[in-house]
Amino acid sequence: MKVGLLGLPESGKTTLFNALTRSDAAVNTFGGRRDEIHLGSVPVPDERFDFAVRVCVPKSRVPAMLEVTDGGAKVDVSQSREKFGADFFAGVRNMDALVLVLRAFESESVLAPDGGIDPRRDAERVLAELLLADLVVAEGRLEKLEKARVLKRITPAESAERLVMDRVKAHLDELKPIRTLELSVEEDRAVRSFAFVTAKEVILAANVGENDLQGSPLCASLREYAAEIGVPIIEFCAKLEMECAQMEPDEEREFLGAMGVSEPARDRLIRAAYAALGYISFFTVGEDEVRAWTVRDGSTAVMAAEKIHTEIARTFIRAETMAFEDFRGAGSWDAAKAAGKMRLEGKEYLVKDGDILHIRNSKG
Ligand SMILES: Nc1nc2c(ncn2[C@@H]2O[C@H](COP(=O)(O)OP(=O)(O)O)[C@@H](O)[C@H]2O)c(=O)[nH]1
Ligand SMILES: [Mg+2]
Repeated sequence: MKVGLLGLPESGKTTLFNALTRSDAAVNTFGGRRDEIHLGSVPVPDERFDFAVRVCVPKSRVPAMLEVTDGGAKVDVSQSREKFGADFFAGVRNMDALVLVLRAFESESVLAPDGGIDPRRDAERVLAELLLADLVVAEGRLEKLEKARVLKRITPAESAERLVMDRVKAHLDELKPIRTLELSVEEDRAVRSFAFVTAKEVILAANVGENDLQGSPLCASLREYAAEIGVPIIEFCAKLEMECAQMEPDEEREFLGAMGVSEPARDRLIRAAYAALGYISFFTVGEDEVRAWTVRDGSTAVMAAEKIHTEIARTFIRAETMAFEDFRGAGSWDAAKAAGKMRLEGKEYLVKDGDILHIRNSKG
C-alpha cells in the first residue's frame, strides 16, 4: 500500500515521515531545502502475521508493507497559480491514498501562518488545490476530445471516454471530489489512466502539540469538517512520535503510553488507510515462507491468486482455505486440516480478512 504525505510547508510532513518509517530525514528549517523527496517503507503491524511466523518458523517472512512518500507534491497555496500545473501532483499520482498533514501545533520557533493556526482552513485549501488540479486535467482532455470530434477523428472509445469525462468535470465543477462519483467498471476504466488525485482516499492527519494529545481544541472544527466530508481523521504529535520512533516497539509503546497515547500514529494511520481503502489481508503460510498480502475487500480467490502470480491465477484449480481463527485454534495448518477446518473453494470465492490460502494450480 502506498501513501503520499501532502500538506502545506512546515505542517510536519517530514517529521511524520520519520515517525512512520523510523527514518531520520532532515526536517525543514526556515529557508531550508524543500525539493527533496523522501521514500520509505514500514512493515504493516499485524499480530496474525506474527502468530503465523511463530508457529511456522519459516525461512523467509514477508509482511505487508506500507510505502510512504514525502515531498511528492509540495503544496504552497501562497504561491501564484502559475506555478501549479497539471504535473504539480505528478509525484502522488500512483499513490493509493493521500495523507493530508495539517498543522495544529503551537510553536515559538515555527512561524504560524497568516491568520493563525487553523487546520480546517488548511485542509480546505489543500483539498481545493486537488480539485483544481483534476479540473485542469479534465478540461484539457475534453478540449482535445472536442477537437477530435469536430475533425471527425474521434474513435468510439474516445466518444465513450468523452461522456465519462463530462460527468467527471460536472462533478468537479460542483466542488465534489471524484472519489464520491459513482462510476461503473467500464467508466472507471475509461478514465483511470488520468489518475485523478481527488479519486484517491484522503486521511486527515492533524499534527497537534505535545500538550494537546487528549483532544486539541484547535481541531474541533476540523473534526466536524472530517465528518461532513466523510473522511477519516487521526490526531497525533509528529514531533513526539519521531522522537520515539527509533525505540524498540515495546519501549515505544511504553514511552507513548506514559504520555497518554495508547497506540503509535504509525499503527493508527495504517488502520485508517486500510479501512478507507477497504483493504483486507490474507496469508500464505509454510515452512519456506509466511507472507501477508493486501487485497481489496470483495476480491475473489482468483484475484488473490493473481496477486501472488499471474501464472498461478491462470492455472488455478482450487483454493485450500481456512479462517485465521481456525488456524490459530489448531496451532498449525496440518492440525486445522485434520480437524476438518480446511475448505476447498473455487475461483469466485470471496476472500475474507485473515483467510489463509493455499492455491492449488495445475502447475503443481
Ligand atoms: N512543536 C512541534 N513542532 C513540530 C511538530 N511537528 C513538526 N514540528 C516542527 O515544524 C517544523 C517543520 O516540520 P517539517 O516536518 O519539516 O514540516 P514539512 O515542511 O511539512 O515537512 C520543524 O521545525 C519541526 O521540528 C510538532 O508536532 N510539534
Ligand atoms: Mg518536509
